[in-house]
Amino acid sequence: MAFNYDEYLRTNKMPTLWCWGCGDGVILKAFIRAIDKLGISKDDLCVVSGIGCSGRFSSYIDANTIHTTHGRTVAFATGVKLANPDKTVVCVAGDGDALAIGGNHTIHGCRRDIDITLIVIQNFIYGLTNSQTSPTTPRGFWTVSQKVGNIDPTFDGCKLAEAAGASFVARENVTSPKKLEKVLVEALKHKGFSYVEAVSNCHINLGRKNKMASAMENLDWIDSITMPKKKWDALPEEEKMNYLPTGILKQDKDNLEYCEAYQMVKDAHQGKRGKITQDDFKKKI
Ligand SMILES: Cc1ncc(C[n+]2csc(CCOP(=O)(O)OP(=O)(O)O)c2C)c(N)n1
Repeated sequence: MAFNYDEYLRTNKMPTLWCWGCGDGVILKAFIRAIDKLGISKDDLCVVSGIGCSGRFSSYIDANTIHTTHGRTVAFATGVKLANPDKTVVCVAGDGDALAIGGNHTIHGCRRDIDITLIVIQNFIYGLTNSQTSPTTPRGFWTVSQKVGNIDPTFDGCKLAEAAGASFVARENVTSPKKLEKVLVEALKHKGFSYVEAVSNCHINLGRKNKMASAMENLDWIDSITMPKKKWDALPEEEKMNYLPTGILKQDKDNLEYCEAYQMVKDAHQGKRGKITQDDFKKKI
């Protein structure tokens, strides 16, 4: 029998405001299948999204939702998670949201390694506001703010998340919805900050002016610049920079999750333990 998504959707908000052929719907469906697979109840799930096409996630999914300001998803989600450590907290943000205006929150969410899953919908552009350059827009691409071609170097959000301390980092494309679902299952199961880059198409606001005006052309381009990590690892060093690896890129299960660390603070204040010292942590500096 076909999967019934309606149970997890605010059907009165349908049809979505996303453009025809937009990958955001593929991500929403993969996410719904992942939470269904894990048996996470809607009452135990909080989805926080910012502003942008990606921000619509929190309008469409029928759970506890916060549609917050551009760039502030991780900050809001951190508060929600600390107050409700037993709940599943998920952020959904665009590449502009998570890596430009919200870049600092993303870095520090990763650093704290708080148990939140951040899904970055990476469509290489500011979609909702009609094509301004984002930190992931490839060099030489037309954008409305760089009409003769973008000169800014691009940003690899997954590398940033790894370096900043996220204990789970993965990337998957909307061209592989099953793989995306699997990666989301692993991210949601992981205890710690899970950074998932979902590479999506925006043929309307990225593709039209960059010779991929249809969804299929934009998706073919995504497939041409990505490859599974194993294959990517085998590439000569000088070629690696031209491709984005997909799959699970990092998973560290030996971390001290931030809500657990925060429990030590609560216990210390209540006299249930002494002061926190360096010996409470494996990693000292
Ligand atoms: C503080 C603030 N700055 C700027 C904006 C305008 N704004 C809304 S959405 C957006 C870009 C969204 O791009 P991205 O985060 O990549 O998400 P997408 O629309 O591509 O999903 C901008 C600049 C805003 N709403 N609030």
